[in-house]
Amino acid sequence: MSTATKTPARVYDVESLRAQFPILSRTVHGKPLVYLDNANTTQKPRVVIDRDRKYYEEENANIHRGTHWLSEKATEAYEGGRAKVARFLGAASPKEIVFTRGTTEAINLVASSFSQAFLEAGDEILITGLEHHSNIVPWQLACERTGAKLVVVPITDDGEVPADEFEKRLTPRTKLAAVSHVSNALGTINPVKELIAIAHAVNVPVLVDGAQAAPHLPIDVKDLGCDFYAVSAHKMYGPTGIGALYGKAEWLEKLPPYQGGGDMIASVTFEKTTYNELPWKFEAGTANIAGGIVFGVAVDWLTGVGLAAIAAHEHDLLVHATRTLSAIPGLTIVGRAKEKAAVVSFTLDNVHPHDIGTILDREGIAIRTGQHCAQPVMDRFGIPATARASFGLYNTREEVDALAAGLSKVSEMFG
Ligand code: 7TS
Repeated sequence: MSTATKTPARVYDVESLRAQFPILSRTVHGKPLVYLDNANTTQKPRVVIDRDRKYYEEENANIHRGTHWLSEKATEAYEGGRAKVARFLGAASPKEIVFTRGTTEAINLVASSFSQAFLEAGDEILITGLEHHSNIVPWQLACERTGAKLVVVPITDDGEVPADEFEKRLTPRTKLAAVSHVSNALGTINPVKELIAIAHAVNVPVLVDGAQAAPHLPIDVKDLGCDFYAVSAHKMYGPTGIGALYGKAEWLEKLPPYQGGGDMIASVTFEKTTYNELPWKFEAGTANIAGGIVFGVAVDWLTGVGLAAIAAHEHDLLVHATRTLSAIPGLTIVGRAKEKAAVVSFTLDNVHPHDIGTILDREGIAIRTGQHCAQPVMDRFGIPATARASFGLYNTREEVDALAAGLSKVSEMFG
């Protein structure tokens, strides 16, 4: 390959990215913080923190309902946040973006409204064995209400969802399929574009749980072809308490409202209420105004870093972590899908994951241990829990090495 290129690839400068996150320079138990719990929630860059403060210091007012200057400013900023999220996800229009509290509420919204309008006894909802509880329980509730049935695509020993197993379980009674883009428990990247095409071939709409994909991979909902896509801002370097549901306009038009209250109505009389246009039809009550604004800042910041560059950096961490951790005696990595995001779930012989987490914490290393809100995944592998390191755009190979050193210490302690 020629060394002289006209447009040199941008260098991924992890140190300058780290410098933008104030919390990363703190210590925990006297040790530098090594934050490897990014699938749980990510840390926040200075621009995100500052924008939140600016809103409350300079712009705070309720939106969509004031005639005064501040209210107009706040409305403009909030709707601007929606436009940014729409652009980030590749939606056709901001009206296809409903702000929610997060992925969980986005899925509950669809499960509730969809089941009310389209689900009957005997119908089926198809999910996979890899799902987070947030993409299981709302569908179970919908099934309980309607008499529909939950059908589950089994996963392989490597933690993959085979497309042919998915296809086999689509029946004339299947009304919707709900699949995760990336598994939080194992890191598997599902072939969602292929699964969506298979479902669409038999006219089944697809909801994608994108909580673990949006911070790590470039997302284009139009290219994927999904009908719904759910994300959480706090996993995307943005604030807690805000997320988004992307829904194709034709679907959002067809679904009844989720909650009733102010802002979601066009007109109210005791005889009859008519509803607001998209997306406000689904946003009852005073919104998380600061959240919507700051979510927009977070996605613009992510775009600036570059999702393809982030994916490449995190893949390097995944490869390094997989190699380094595999060399520790007694350590077993759970989930060995060919396509994986930077999540390493593992067990260590004779050590409960909780003890691993506690000992690593004393070293300043934050990981998550337990079922990761994905109990059926643990059951599938016949284990009660795993320890999980999940990487973000600011993690380094040195931090992977610190994790490995910490685990070797755990190994020695438990003999
Ligand atoms: N879906 C997936 C795939 C997730 O990983 C999570 C959260 C959710 C849905 C729910 O997101 P929320 O923002 O609405 O709570 N996952 C995790 C995790 O892996 N560790 O803690 C929370």
